[in-house]
Amino acid sequence: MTKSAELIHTALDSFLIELPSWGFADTGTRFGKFLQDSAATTLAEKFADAGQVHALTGVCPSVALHVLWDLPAGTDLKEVQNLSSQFGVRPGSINPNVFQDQEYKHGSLSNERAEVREKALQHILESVQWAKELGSRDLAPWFADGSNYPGTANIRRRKQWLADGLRKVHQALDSGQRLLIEYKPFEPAFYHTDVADWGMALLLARAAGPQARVLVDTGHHYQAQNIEQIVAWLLSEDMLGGFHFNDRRYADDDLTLGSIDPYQIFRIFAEIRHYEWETGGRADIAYMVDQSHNLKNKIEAMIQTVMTAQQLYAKAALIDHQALEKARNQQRLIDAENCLKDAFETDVRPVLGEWSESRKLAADPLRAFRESGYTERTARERAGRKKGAVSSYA
Ligand code: PSV
Ligand code: MN
Repeated sequence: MTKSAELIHTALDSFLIELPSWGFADTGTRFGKFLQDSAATTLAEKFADAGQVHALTGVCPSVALHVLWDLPAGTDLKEVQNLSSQFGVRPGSINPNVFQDQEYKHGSLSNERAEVREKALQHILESVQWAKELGSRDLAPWFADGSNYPGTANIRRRKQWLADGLRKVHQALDSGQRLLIEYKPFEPAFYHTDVADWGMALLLARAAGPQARVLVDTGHHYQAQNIEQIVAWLLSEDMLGGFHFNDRRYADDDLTLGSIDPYQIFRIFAEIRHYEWETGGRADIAYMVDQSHNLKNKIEAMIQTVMTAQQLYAKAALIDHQALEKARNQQRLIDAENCLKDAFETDVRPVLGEWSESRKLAADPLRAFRESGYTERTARERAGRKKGAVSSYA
């Protein structure tokens, strides 16, 4: 094996990525939903579909669950555990849902009304309990809280309420669990969002407690924001908890990872790899996908996403950090930049295929999936009974 192939194999051996249950369900935009006969409606179908992606790629052993969409009141946890062993994927991060119920129209933990704040808190605490019982490490709440018009919200007071609530959530965690705080600058609130950016998420995580970290959703930034710099700062503060990966062009578009700007994701990986090279340790980062495809076949899009993530991670593994540091120190800008570009421009697909085969996986998971006839089979089985069903709004 060549030196670069070896580097890629080693990197891929430890690269795992979590799939979102909601990425397999029928989802839409605010203008409508395009249904797919083969899309999942039940939790069993979501586990089955995620299991397909894991069986073919070998790197997606867990599936993120969204509490209201996947674990409605009365759900039997044993059933969830059974699904896990049946389909070979375990429950991953637990995502409370404090944005969907009517009461949350003006926010959840930062709502002016104490009873709504309390309802949100209780739901998140219950989610912590679900997470414990399911053996899930990460609790990943996202707050849609915010306002639409200037002057309508007391921003400082809402910040305080959020911090108070998160502190209580943190107190309920087991010692091995983590609280991941996700930020988003707009949507559904269009004037101010209570956790708008990484700095706010960082302050809230620090206020919550030592097991809280920041979650970076790549779609949650303003245009042209330098995401890898945010990643570098969070790494240097030991506050980067994980990613929700997706791509975007205009807003939080939920496009397939790397479809618009693969170099952006590569640069993120480059920062992480450089940090790990420098510290000699491994950053504890949960890589997760947060995408729901309205137009593409959902499982195919997920396989495409995972393979893209692997390719970009493999490219980042080719960066010569020693040469990069030297060039930086000597201010040889072109040489430093080329350390990144050379790695990025390397075609790693053949080595990724070899790596898959070395693990007894299909060299081309997408083709293997298509040849399996899974979509046609599930479309036949699911089409009739899913008409009109709603299992997520992502
Ligand atoms: C919000 O846009 C978000 O990124 C959060 O992570 C939600 O949990 C997810 O999307 C699902 O809609
Ligand atoms: Mn997200």
